[in-house]
Amino acid sequence: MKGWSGRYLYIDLASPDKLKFVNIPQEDLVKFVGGRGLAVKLLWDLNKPGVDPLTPENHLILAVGPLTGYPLPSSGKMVVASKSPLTGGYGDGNIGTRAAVELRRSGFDAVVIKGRAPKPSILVLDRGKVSLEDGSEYWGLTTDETEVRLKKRFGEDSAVLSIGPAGENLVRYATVISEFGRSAGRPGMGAVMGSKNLKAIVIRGQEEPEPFNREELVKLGAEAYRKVKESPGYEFWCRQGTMATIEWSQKNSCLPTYNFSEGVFDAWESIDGYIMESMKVRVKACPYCNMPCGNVVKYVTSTDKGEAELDYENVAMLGSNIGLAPLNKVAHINLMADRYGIDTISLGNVLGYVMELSEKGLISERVEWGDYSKIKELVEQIAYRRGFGDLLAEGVMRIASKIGGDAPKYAVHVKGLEVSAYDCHAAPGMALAYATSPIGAHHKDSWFIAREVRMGRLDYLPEKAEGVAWLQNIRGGMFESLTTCRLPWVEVGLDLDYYPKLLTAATGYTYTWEVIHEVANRIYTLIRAFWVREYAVAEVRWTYEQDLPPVKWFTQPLTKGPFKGVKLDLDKYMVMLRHYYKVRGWNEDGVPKEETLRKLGLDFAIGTLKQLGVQLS
Ligand code: PTT
Ligand code: SF4
Repeated sequence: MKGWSGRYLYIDLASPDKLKFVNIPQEDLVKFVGGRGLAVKLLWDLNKPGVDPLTPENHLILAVGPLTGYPLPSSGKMVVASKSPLTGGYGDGNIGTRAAVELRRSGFDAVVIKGRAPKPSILVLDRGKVSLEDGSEYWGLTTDETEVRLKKRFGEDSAVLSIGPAGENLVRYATVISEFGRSAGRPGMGAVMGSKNLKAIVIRGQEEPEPFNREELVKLGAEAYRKVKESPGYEFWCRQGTMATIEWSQKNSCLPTYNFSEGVFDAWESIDGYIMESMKVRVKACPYCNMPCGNVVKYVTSTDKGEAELDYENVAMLGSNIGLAPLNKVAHINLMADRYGIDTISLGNVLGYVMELSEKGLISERVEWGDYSKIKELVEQIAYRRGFGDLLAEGVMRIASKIGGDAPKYAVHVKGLEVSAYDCHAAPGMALAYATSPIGAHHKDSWFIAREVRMGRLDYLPEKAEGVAWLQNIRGGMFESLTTCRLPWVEVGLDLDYYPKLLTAATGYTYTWEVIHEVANRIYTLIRAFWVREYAVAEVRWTYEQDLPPVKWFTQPLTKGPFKGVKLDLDKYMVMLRHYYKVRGWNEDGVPKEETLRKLGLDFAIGTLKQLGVQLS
């Protein structure tokens, strides 16, 4: 077998001496490719249906793909996946870090972690040797302190993934952090690690698996690197990276503002890409990337100073969405989130939500829009689950149900995952993309708004549903399984046709576009089957209602900007949603049909779902 290692490491933290090296059937590798595809297959097979995500029985999976770590753009990415403690469904995140490359060089396509260590621990994969080390001295440290100390102990050439206090304290939207500003697993992958008493994973590999056709792979990779550099958008991308999206979102009235009440923010120019450029001190890149976008700024406020790596999502959610400006204050909150290991997107939602509840008198706690010192206090309370922070650490969905009354009307989430940074009052296609994303409301699978701006914002066309599914297949199906960064294609227009060719050169299997779409359809359908299974065990019937965007976008129109007065229309949205189900081969409730499961080679899911009483027609 070429291009893959062909096995995964299985470790139960309660008995680490019994670790296993498990061969992966070649058929599974070809059918699921790697990364997210491999992760969902392993989760389906290994997780007992209905397992509580924060118990030892849940599995945490790190997975790379057949392009990870080869010399081609931008191949230093990996997937971290598990059953999510925030949503109760499938959860994952994609992180750019040397840990991806080192894992690939360790001789595994995935690492599967079960159980709970009796005391805080560090999992070490060091050039073929696997061990579980005492991590007590690191428990309580922030992610940056942990990484610095672990590198001192295990060598500067080792790569580190760690959790901060938020993961330790089981904040439901805690993430896994690497390299002081790379974050993975919005739906609480850090909390899953914390529940296992696993403070960090240290990886140092030796040799990558041999590709099927190295000469072709290197040739295509070199050509693609050159095309990236020659792109007309290259220079500006290297200046602003994702931060240019602040201006774009403001102009297109989708910049999340005041808990997704508006799409424009009066102070947007004080948090935009040009301000970021004036504060920038250096740029960081993921491994094997020649279009670096990790913009690190130096900031000073009247009380704080430091350096933080900024991205659009972070700045929109911790800026306009909570009424905070200028950028130096936003940068400090971003840094706090990275150090504690909290997802910035969910954090910005939670803070915006309690600000709106406070404004409407629905909670007794006073939290004003943009109140910098109160925000800092709350972020710390969340990370340590102190006082009011204990409720906020549960995420928007649970806060809403705890408070009750009118509170759920203002809760912005899908399936429990808070919405990322695009307001959808005037973007029905993007709303559909959030509502059908396989992890809850995240833009990574289908950034449909960029197309919607070109094709018309206010239509509810069936073509939009088809476009959402197509984009999901490319972004969430192909890129998440390869695993490489999608931004060379999205941002500087690298020809998509490189990817099937690279995949074929790496593995020796002919991956045509038809095959790639079939793989992606298989992955989306198995992820959906996983959600349906978990809901069925909890005796909750899966219906189309799980695929509705936040109610706020249907009920409270925008009050400013070019789309003033606009809100979503439920009847028209339902027409798009039904068309989306048809495209995917799912029934009117959004459940995969038996014939679809068979067609995609997912027959193994049919019996389980039927036994649970799920209708597959
Ligand atoms: C991703 C999500 C994003 S998406 C951002 S900014 W973005 C937020 N970043 C956070 C952060 O930082 N710190 C923190 N404490 N929480 C954060 N939460 C948010 O997490 C990221 C880049 C970006 S920057 C994007 S769009 C692209 N995402 C890719 C993807 O998903 N897949 C893929 N194949 N390629 C991608 N390339 C780009 O990578 P999650 P990263 Mg992240 C500080 O992990 O869980 O998927 O959530 O991965 O290494 O930080 O790179 O405007
Ligand atoms: Fe990482 Fe940015 Fe390069 Fe993608 S474009 S690999 S996120 S540095």
